[in-house]
Amino acid sequence: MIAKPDAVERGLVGELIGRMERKGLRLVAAELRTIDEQTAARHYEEHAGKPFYGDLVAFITRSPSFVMVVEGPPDTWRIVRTMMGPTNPAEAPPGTIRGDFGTVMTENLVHGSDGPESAAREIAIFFPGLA
Ligand code: 3AN
Repeated sequence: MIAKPDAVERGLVGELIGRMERKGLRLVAAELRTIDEQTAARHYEEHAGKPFYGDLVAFITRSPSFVMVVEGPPDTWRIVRTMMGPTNPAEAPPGTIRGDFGTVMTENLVHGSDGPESAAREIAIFFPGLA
């Protein structure tokens, strides 16, 4: 999971780690880092060419993100996605991260891998030593 710049700027990192830990997931790697444009382009390659792509890269690179790898039972990526809520915070139900802390799509606080392949791909981008 990535706590995006808005979440770090708002001081929500502890809250987000706490939610993962209270759920029963384990933090196995974490780093506060400013994601550069090249890394953002790799991370968001599926969105290249979409109308919101430029804003997305500008947003994710604007200040430090807190990048995490969390572990748990099989399909932990799905548990994390459920905890995040839908992409648009305006539609995310209370109890989810986006539902509790966000209002707009462009500042939606967190990123979570959307399947086992993307989890492996994204871990390799951000934590290449963690195989
Ligand atoms: P999620 O973050 O829920 O996996 P994706 O992967 O579809 O959602 O989108 C990645 C990011 O791109 C979102 N977190 C959001 O910030 C942005 N995004 C997605 N769709 C739109 C859209 N229609 N308009 C503006 N931004 C969008």
